[in-house]
Amino acid sequence: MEFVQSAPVLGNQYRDDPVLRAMLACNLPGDVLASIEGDLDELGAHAAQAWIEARAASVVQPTLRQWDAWGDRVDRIDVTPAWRLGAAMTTRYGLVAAGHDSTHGVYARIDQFARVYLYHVASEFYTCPLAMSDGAATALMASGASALIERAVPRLLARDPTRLWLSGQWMTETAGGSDVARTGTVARRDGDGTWRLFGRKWFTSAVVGEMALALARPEGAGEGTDALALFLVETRDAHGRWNGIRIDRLKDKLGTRELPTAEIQLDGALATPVGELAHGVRLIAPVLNVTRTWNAVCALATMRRCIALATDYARRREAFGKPLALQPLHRATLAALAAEFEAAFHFVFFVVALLGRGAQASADERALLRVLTPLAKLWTGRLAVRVASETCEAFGGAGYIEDTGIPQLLRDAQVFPIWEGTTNVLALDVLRALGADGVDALVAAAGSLLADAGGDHHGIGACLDAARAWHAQRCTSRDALEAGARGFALTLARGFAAAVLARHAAWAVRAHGERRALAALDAFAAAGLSRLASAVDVDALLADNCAP
Ligand code: MFK
Repeated sequence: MEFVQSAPVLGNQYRDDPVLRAMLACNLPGDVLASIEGDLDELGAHAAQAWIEARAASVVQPTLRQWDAWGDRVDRIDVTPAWRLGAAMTTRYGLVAAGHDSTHGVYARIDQFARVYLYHVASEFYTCPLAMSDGAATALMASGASALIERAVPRLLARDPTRLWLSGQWMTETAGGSDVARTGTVARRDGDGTWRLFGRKWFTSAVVGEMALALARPEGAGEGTDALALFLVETRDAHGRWNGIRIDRLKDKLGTRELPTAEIQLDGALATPVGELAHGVRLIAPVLNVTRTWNAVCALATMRRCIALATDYARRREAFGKPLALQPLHRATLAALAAEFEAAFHFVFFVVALLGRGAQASADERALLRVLTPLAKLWTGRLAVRVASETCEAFGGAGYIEDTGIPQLLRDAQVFPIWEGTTNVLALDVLRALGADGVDALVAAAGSLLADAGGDHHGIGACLDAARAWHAQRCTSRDALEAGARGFALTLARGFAAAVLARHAAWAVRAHGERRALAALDAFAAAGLSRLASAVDVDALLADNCAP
């Protein structure tokens, strides 16, 4: 008989996920969990169904049609079926709204991001514009610009698909990707006081949205970041025509191909300033911090999908006389991935819980959130690539064949460390956010988690103490501090994550006699917490090709 290999099968992604379920049981009051569980179950079923449909889909990429048959410039983007479902899914499950809903108080963000986590892979990166919409609502509310808040926020948080707005975040330009200070978009004021934007935005996600927050330099303002102002641009006018916006082309990307990312020209787009006509980066910072949290949650979702598929396949695929699931080295490889994932998962949802404290957060909690957010983003972004790469390998040759759906996980994962700030940009942001005494505060916060866990048995405290000493030694040399910033940030992330996981594992044993999280902690710590780098002779290594 011909050989036919069984494809991996996904079950309900809520019911089958013990890590998510344990986190929710630990962190949410019973009545809150009971009230959202029906939705989570539906999202878990949707995830499984969407995986099957994506394998059979014929339309897998958006298309741009710039002209109609009669010569009119239309710039119309047609999207995939999953994207056409996006508004209905968003409003039905409150994927943005739930995070701002007061019904569940400080638990709103845990509720929201459990939904986002279950929806992400099925959404085909519709979560990208949702992240930016959430960020835009957050930034507008923080700005105090009451007319804009009144107009945009109810639409961004709508639970009715006919009212929903999506927002873009238009920062990136040809001259400045991470270096936003080089923004060349200019804001000009008309005689009647209205503002118009002129310039080229080079990577605009969510150009299909109804609005965007854009940075521009008011004409006559000086150079640098401080002179940039933040504007709200509605993408269409009252007649549905583009508001001074032309779409030059869609990007041809390694992954996230269902997401239409465009190069656009702003040619007199009407815009409204958000707050003062300066300090635009400061004003848009809430968007960055919210979207970086989404990035971390969606990286977790990708990792979970990888592990679910690889473990299911291990039970179906036989080699050397028995299923992969019974081969010791394959089992150990999957277990190591599961341990990294579980540590990252609890760390990210700790950040989510802190975000949910909102106005109730103390100054110390706000400062901790400011540091943990870039740590969560930078660590999970890199980890998702590693987990996706191991997953391709766990499938052998099938993991290298496009129509299995496995390579796409790796291509898509590669976006997480790049957009919303690369690993290095975020490692430097961690230094900025820590300031003078931030490391002490982070170490103290980890200490209280370990006290809740009943003590430190994995060298977690020693790892964080070493990071503190490393930072203190380099504080006087900016170059030395920056050169080691990535290893330092990863060490803080891994050390803090181990403390969060230790607290969760102690709860799981206490409440249910469940030891899986404890095993994850053992394996995670055994892989080494510290990533502190020793000084290397960079100049000698790069002298030939990359001399300063
Ligand atoms: C599925 C998941 C979905 C995720 C959504 C994906 C969307 C993808 C689309 C994109 O990729 S959009 C582009 C993303 N681009 C970036 O994330 C930019 C990366 N660059 C940085 O993060 C730079 O650090 C930054 C532009 C923010 C600042 O660089 P600068 O020009 O050196 O500014 P500066 O002087 O350091 O900071 C200006 C002010 O902002 C300072 O405050 P003050 O004015 O009060 O002194 C900073 O403290 C403040 N600031 C900067 N980052 C902050 C922040 N405040 C709070 N939180 C932050 N993260």
